[in-house]
Amino acid sequence: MKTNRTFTMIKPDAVANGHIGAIVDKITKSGFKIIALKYTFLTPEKAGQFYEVHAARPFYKDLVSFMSSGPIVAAILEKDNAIEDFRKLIGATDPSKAEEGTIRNLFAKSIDANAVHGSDSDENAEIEGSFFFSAFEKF
Ligand code: IDP
Repeated sequence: MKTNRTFTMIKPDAVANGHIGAIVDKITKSGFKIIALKYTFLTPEKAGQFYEVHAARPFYKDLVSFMSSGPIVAAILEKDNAIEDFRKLIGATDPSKAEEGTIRNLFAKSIDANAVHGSDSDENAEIEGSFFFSAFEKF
């Protein structure tokens, strides 16, 4: 089902480098409405659960360790065509390949510390949003 919602995290590198404000500004100026927003953190156990689909990948251990290395910002966003438009706004997974002006092009340094997460499907956006927010918080 198309929900027009996506889920994002501002990752530990972007939080540590002071980019929360600039990234949220870029997101809202690009037409996304903030439905829910939380400054929080992932324990190694929680990060492992969140990225379970990547458990067999060689970078999984480093990813879990990086994602639990410091605070993050989690958010649910709404816009027509949210999944596709947000993936466009953040740019390619590897920031060196991300188009100019995208969030990863502007704020990320490497493929493992790439500033933001964006859901890849409506179904995953719902699962990932529910990982951080209660039904009441998502209204
Ligand atoms: P995405 O975040 O652009 O959707 P995915 O393939 O779903 O990319 O991978 C999830 C996360 O895992 C990426 O954002 C990145 O942080 C990390 N990652 C993906 N591929 C690599 C890699 O080859 N080396 C190190 N980290 C990676």
